[in-house]
Amino acid sequence: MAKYDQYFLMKPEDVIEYVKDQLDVFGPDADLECKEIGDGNLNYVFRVWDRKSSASVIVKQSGDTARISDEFKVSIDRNRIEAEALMLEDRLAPGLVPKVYKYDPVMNCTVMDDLSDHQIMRGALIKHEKFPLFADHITTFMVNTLLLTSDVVMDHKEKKDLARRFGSPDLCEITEDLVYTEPFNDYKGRNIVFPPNKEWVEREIYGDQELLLEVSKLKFDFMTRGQALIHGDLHTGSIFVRPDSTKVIDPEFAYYGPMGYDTGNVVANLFFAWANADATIADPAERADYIQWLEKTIVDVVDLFKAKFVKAWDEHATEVLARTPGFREWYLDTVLDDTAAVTGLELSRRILGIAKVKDITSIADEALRLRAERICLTAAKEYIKKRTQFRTGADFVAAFRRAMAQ
Ligand code: SR1
Ligand code: MG
Repeated sequence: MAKYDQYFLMKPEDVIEYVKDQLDVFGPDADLECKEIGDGNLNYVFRVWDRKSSASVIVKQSGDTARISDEFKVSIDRNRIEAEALMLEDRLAPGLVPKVYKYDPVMNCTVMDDLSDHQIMRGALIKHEKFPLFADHITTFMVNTLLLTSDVVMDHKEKKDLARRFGSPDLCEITEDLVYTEPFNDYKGRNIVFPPNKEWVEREIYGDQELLLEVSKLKFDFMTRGQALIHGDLHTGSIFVRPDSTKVIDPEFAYYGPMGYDTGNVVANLFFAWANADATIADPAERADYIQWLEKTIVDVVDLFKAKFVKAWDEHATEVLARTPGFREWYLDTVLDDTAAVTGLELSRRILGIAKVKDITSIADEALRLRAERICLTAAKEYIKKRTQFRTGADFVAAFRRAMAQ
């Protein structure tokens, strides 16, 4: 039996051999080097490059245990979901995801474009860099991948066939637990609360029964409403950026769920960048300038999404009842409700739960981190409880500003 006919977790030296053996990307004289560069919670990411030329690729392999904690056993089939989602997204939203060169169902690895000329957006935002085209790019990505995989546009039988190919039960369970349950009901005892915020969190979050009821409704909605093929983890750590380019990566959580799960994740993570900038940019003029850019980006993400959604609906809707007067507006309102709700859920879970974000944890000053966390959590409660009141980008920004003023 050949070495790569049976699954095992590769080391960098195996990946070099694998790439030489299985791929046509590098010439016979290539002098390959490989480094594991993954810093995510789940997978192993290898960068392979030829010292003699500029050629390079990424090999991403899934293991059966999460890197963040061995408490999470995770099906290695998620690598298939990621590869298939990337290939579909490339057709629906060309240029906005890395190209896949090979998916290997035995080794559970995918070979794709190396995006080393981009940077992970979360890190870039923490360095207070601006990306003027981001809102335009990400709204195209979301409208195209969401609306065009929904029953509004797809033949309903084909949509059901497609839905069957996605949704890892293990990864859905992670989202159900880490996003929808544990931040509000620490039933597995896994939350990690910043100690100076403990009493406040016990009172304002764990003690809020109205919040828990709304979250319970949202959890069942996530589990049962297969609206579109969502990316499922569209935070700023899943996005590579350059000033002129945006590439969405990591769709291993892809699943037929509510569209607002993706839009809400993007909005929430821009608010994390805002909370970070508020806490870490010392110069008031510089701080105001950066926050103004973030604010405009959040407004544009919501408002451009709405405008492109309406245009794409009119161009592509095939479902006969989608043309019923008032239906499109009703449908878009449900997406905005979910966007607000998920903005609140993501803001909460990244502060209270096990999977934190650097935007907040890197705030060194204790008082400033405490303030940043409370701003995010106060706004989160409003996004969740009053989710039907957010209809424009300005509505989202105003709630965050209210939380800052408290
Ligand atoms: C156990 S995995 C924790 C988180 O990392 C992933 O990127 C998802 O956001 C998940 O919730
Ligand atoms: Mg990920």
